[in-house]
Amino acid sequence: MVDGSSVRRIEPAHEPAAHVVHYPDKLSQEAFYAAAYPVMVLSRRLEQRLLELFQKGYVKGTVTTSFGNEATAAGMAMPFRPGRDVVSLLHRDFASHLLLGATPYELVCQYMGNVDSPTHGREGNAHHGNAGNRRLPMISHLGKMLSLVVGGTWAARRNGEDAFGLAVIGDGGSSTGEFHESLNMASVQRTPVLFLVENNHYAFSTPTSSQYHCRHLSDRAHGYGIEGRTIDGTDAWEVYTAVWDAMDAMHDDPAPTLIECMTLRLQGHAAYDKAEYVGEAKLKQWQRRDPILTGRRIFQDLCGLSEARTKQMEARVEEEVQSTVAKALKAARPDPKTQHWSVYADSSPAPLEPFHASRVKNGSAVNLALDYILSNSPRAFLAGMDVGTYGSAFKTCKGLIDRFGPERVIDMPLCESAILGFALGASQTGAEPIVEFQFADFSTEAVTQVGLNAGTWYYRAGRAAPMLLRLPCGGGLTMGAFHSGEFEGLWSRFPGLKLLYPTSPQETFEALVAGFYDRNPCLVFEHKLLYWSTSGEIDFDGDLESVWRPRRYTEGTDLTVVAFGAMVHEAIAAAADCEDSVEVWNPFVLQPMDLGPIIASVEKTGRLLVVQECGETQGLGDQVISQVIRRCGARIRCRPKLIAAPNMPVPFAPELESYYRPSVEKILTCMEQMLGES
Ligand SMILES: Cc1ncc(C[n+]2csc(CCOP(=O)(O)OP(=O)(O)O)c2C)c(N)n1
Ligand SMILES: [Mg+2]
Repeated sequence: MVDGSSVRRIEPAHEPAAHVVHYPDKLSQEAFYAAAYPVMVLSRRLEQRLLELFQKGYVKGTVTTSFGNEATAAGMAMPFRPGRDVVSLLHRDFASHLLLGATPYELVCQYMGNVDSPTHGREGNAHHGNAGNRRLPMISHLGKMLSLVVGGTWAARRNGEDAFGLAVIGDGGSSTGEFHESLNMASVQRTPVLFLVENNHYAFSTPTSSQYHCRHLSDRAHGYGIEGRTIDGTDAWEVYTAVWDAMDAMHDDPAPTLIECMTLRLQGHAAYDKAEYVGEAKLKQWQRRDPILTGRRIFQDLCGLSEARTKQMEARVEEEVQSTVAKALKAARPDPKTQHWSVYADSSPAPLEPFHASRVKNGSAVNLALDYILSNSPRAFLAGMDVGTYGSAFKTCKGLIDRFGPERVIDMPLCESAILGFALGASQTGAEPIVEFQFADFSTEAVTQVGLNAGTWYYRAGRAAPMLLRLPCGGGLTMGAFHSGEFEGLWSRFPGLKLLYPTSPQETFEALVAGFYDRNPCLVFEHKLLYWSTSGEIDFDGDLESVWRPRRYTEGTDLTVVAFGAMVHEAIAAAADCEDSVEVWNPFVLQPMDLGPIIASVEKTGRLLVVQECGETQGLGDQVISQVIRRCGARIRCRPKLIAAPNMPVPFAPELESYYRPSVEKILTCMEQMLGES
């Protein structure tokens, strides 16, 4: 194979002596071209074949090519070390993938969606990588991978590694909020990530004049207190040396750097786009600067190669392309029957130290659980807004920074999306993140990161993404629409997440500890009202597996009540006032929900009432009812009922809010109505 990696200096796995530069020595221009140029040619030819295969129907989805961007893709990747540095590449970085460890075969298989693709046909086109090797697989949502590189690099460094990060973005992607959030976060956290903008003058059909109004995108670096520069991205050597120098500087001062590469996109955005909006004259002008053509002359001159020797190299590339494609065409298609369909990574945590505390409030149970986790797990860290010295908005993190230090209890900038990306990235390089949203309401800022990126991570990357997310939620504190929501219904819509909703100190402790030691992204809803209004014992025996089950509070024979969050306490109070025999349940694990014991209860009582605090269509009450009805084996004695708030934002004034939230009286009246029916 024509492969630059044989020429590249890859550092040995052991730690180098202190005086040794911590990344590959700078190559001479000759050595660089000898290594990089054949890979640029390989990238071009493989992608040309992919386009042909797309037209013939063998390649699915679409193809976005790197044509014109090969010099940037090769130059930027060369100094980074597979398996050590944390890298996120884009849809025009085929050559970077090759240089950072992907084989031509797996890349072609990825586009064909066959069994030998790195994602086993689960994801297509450019959405691939090797998470175990720190080449993080991208999601489509541009900008969203940047914060993962920051978190991954930060966590590797915290672990004593000399890792660097490479976070690539286009001119279009540089307009996303996450671009700003990630640069700012990396700067504040002093994390050596190279943010590299591939400015190819267009985002799909949108020219840069409609994208930004500064002179250079690299000018933005000053706003983050970091260095930035703009270079010619069609000159592979210029890119390589700029990147190498940036790494050298980051080695001395671990802060991020911004490099804007002025590069080219020689075709339309993707296979279907003829790029008429660019205009023929400009396209022709660009074609004359095609880095494969200009690079060829430099390659020949520098390496002293005759035309015949150059053609030999190109013939070897061609041979590799043809044999790769021939083999990929023979690979089997994915078989739905043998697919591993689970979105969850296996979790069988070992038993933990038992824990006991008496007469604690729910808010203190949170604090005790976090203390327990941070004490037991040195890789755990807690991040969020004001979780440090202030001890978090509801004081649930009080004192933790004093016990564990600012490296493990981290006040973050105000940027939920990047914080969650940071946590997801950190989970890939050995850290164990706990993130507090200040209010559950602000979790909507991170819907893509949590729902689409973290939630699908195991499915796409085949690697666990363990993280514990805490969401102080719910109404009753007269805080209005933006500080009173629950959002368990929203989060239940995303596969791959686990959701827990505890309602007592015991349950809160169990939920946080079980959520942390599970190997999947786990969201724990902490009803704010219960922080102070509920107290009791914590008696944790160390067994995590038994935590994942619904909870029953009263036994009864006439009516099953299923309640969520604070409504559990209202339902228990109503049941106590009810003359008949009522069984109150909390599903506790909202996803994946095990309704078996609740269905058995309804089979016994024949009646089902569900109570939720949020609006009728916003929670999971309807889902519980439909599941129970679908699966219940016995006769239902009356129509199931759902008590919910009206479908509207949580109102502010106390009179309005207490009318909005279901009350004990309302629940009791409904119970009596149902019990009166036969
Ligand atoms: C957040 C988001 N919005 C929209 C899209 C759809 N989309 C895919 S590529 C693209 C253009 C990207 O342009 P740029 O960042 O300049 O990268 P280029 O394709 O030019 O390399 C768009 C709009 C997306 N992937 N992500
Ligand atoms: Mg672009």
